[in-house]
Amino acid sequence: MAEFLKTNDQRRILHVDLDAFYAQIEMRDNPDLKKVALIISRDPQESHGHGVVATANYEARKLGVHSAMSAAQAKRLAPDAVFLRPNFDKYRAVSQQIQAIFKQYTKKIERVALDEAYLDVTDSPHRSTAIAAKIRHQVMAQTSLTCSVGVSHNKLLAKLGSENHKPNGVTVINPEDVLDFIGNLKIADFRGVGARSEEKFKGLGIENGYQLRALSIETLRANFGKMGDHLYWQARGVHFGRVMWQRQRQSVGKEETFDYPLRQRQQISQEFKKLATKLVTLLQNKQLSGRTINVKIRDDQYRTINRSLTKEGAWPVDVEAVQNAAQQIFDHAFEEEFSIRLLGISFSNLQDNHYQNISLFDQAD
Ligand code: TTP
Ligand code: MG
Repeated sequence: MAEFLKTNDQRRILHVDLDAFYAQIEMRDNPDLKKVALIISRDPQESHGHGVVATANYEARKLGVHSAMSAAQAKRLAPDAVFLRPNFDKYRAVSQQIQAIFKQYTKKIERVALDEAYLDVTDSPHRSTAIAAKIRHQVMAQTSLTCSVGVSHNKLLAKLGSENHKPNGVTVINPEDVLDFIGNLKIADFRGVGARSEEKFKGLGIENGYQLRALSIETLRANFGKMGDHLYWQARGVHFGRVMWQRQRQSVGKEETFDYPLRQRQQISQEFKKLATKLVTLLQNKQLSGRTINVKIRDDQYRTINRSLTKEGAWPVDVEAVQNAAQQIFDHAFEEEFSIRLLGISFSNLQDNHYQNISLFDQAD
């Protein structure tokens, strides 16, 4: 029995990440720096030991220097290293050049850092691998810098892919490769696994992705709380996060104003039913659901009340459920007489339901 991942995630996602970004730019602009260990940070001697390493070239990394390490410690590991203060204006200018290249392939770009972005190229007529190759070629031609790219059907896999063959590499992870790729990762490669969780996993005898995947969701929850769920899905290469290329909509709603004030509960409930019906259709079309339902009520004195109810999970996208929730909120706000000019229902804390139909099953060899 081979484990096999069945996914209906039809997206095509790239993660592009420049290699040793600040350091590479400085080496480009002063090739003498290529031969030495280069650390981008304030010199610990000038800053009384307070500097932190922003990044280091591969010469310095060989000596154990890495981002976020104290400059003092870096100096101990690499006493002959050259320390250079970061020049953010220069790095920002390069970042803009890179972004301009990305824009030629898709408008769906999520910029994560100056040197790093996710691209959703699902709608492009070109093959993902061709896009990856062209981007790398253009980045080199226009900035003389190398980058690494991961290509897959979700952000998690694309990111893991770009890290896989750093520097200057491309990794394509097709659906049939996912479980082996993930299985071969070290436990520390998983998102959210820091030094403490790594120790905990060691205690459980878990060192790689295959072993992680063998743990039940209950075991993971018991040991890692909410993180346990994320780890469970990561171990299966499943990730629903969208490439956040535009500000996400904050809420979806419908409202109605009335020419004559409503004074009977029966009328209110009828109006809520109409609003709920429209809203459910809208949510279904957009494949959205929400954790928070908001009800807006305005009376004939133009006094407005906004009340909401938040659930742990999403509200069902169902007319009756929405109508009942709205009515409950209304009844709570108006126990006796009222005179209503406007009613509205909306959902916020939205989530996307596009990519929720995946399953993992065993397939006979
Ligand atoms: P990264 O992409 O994490 O690192 P990198 O590009 O230097 O190296 P890699 O080849 O592994 O991708 O971050 C990009 C830039 O952001 C990095 O050059 C410096 C800066 N940075 C910090 O200032 N502090 C940090 O802790 C990290 C991780 C990065
Ligand atoms: Mg980088």
